[in-house]
Amino acid sequence: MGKAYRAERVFLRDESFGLSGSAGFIEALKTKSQQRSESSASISSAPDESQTAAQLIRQARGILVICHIMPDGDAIGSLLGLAWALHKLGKEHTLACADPVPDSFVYLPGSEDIVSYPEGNYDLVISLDCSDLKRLGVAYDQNSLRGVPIINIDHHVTNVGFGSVNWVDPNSAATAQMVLTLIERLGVPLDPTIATCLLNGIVTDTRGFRTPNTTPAVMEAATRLMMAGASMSEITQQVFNRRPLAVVRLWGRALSAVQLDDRIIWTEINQAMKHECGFSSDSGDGLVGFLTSACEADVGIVFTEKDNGTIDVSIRSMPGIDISNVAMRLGGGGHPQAAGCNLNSSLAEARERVLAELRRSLLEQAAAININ
Ligand SMILES: [Mn+2]
Repeated sequence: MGKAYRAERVFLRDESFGLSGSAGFIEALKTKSQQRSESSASISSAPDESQTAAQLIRQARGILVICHIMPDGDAIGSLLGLAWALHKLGKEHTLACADPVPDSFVYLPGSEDIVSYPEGNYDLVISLDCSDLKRLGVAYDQNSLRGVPIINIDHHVTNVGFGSVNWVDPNSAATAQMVLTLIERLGVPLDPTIATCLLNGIVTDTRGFRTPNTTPAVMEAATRLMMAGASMSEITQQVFNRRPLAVVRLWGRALSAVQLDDRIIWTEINQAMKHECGFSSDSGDGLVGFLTSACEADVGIVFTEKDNGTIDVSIRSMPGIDISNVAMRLGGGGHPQAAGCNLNSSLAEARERVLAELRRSLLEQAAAININ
C-alpha cells in the first residue's frame, strides 16, 4: 500500500469535505481542474498570433514544418494538412519528423514525403503540436537553423513558449483545429485532402469526440472539414478499428501482466515481448486508453521499452485528475488527461520513478481540494 492510498482513505473518511466516496473525490478534482482551465483561458494566446503566423508564412520562401517525436494522429494530420495548404500557396516546404509515421496514419496523402533529417535552406520553421524544442528531436538541427524564426503552434498546456511566435491555445482540442484556422487566415480553400488530414488530427486527439474538451467549437470545425470532403467513417475505420495481429497479440501479453494499486493500473512491454509477437514498430498507442477503462482505476500507465533502449511512458487519467504535471516533471508533457515522457533508464527504474511521482502528485491534488 502506498501513501496515496492511505491519504485518499483519510481524506474520504473526513465528512467535513462533504465527499462520500471516490465519485465525490473525482467530482471535487474536476471542479478544481475546471477552475484551473478557466483561469488559463485568460493566458491563452490572442487571435493575433494566428495573423502573425499567416503573415510570416506569406513572406517566407523556404519553410521547414516539423512535428514532435513519436508522432500521433494530430501531429501527422496537422503536418500534412498544413503541407497541402502550403502546396496550394506555391510555397517551398519540407516536412520533418524524427520518428517514422505510425502505420495507422500512412494512409494520409503525403505521409511518404516526411523526412527525419531535413536538408535545405529555410527562412522559417513551423513547429506543430510540440510542447518544447527537445521534443522535435533530430528533425530540428540547432546549428543549421540558428537564427531562423520559429512559429510554435500547439495546444498543450505544458508548452514552454520556445518559438519566436507562440500561438498556444490549450482550449483547442487538437493542433489540427488551430491549423484549420491558420489555413483560413491564409485564404486557402479547403479540399478533401486537406480536410482529411485535419479531421484525422481532431478525431484522434479527441479519441473519437469522447474527451472532455470536445466542445461545440470542435464539432463545428469537424463539420466544416466534412463539408469540404473528409469522410468521418473512413478516418474512424483507419485509426481506431484496424490493427495488425501482432499488436493484438502484444496487447494480450501486456494485459495478462497488468498491475493495480491505489487505483493506478499499469503494464509493461519489453523488447522480448515485441519480438515474440512479431511487432516491429514502437507504436503501441491505444493500449493505455483501454487499460484506463478499468472501473477500478483512475490512472493508467503503459511502460514500453523502445528499440533504442529508452522507456516510453504513456499516462491517461479520468477527467478531474491532472497527470500532465507528472509527465512534465519527468521531462515530458501533454494534456491534463493524456500525457507522456521518455526516460533513459531500465523498465524497473522507470516504473519506480513514475509511480512515486504520480503518487506525490495525487496527494498534492487531494491536499489542494482539502485546502479549498
Ligand atoms: Mn495534439
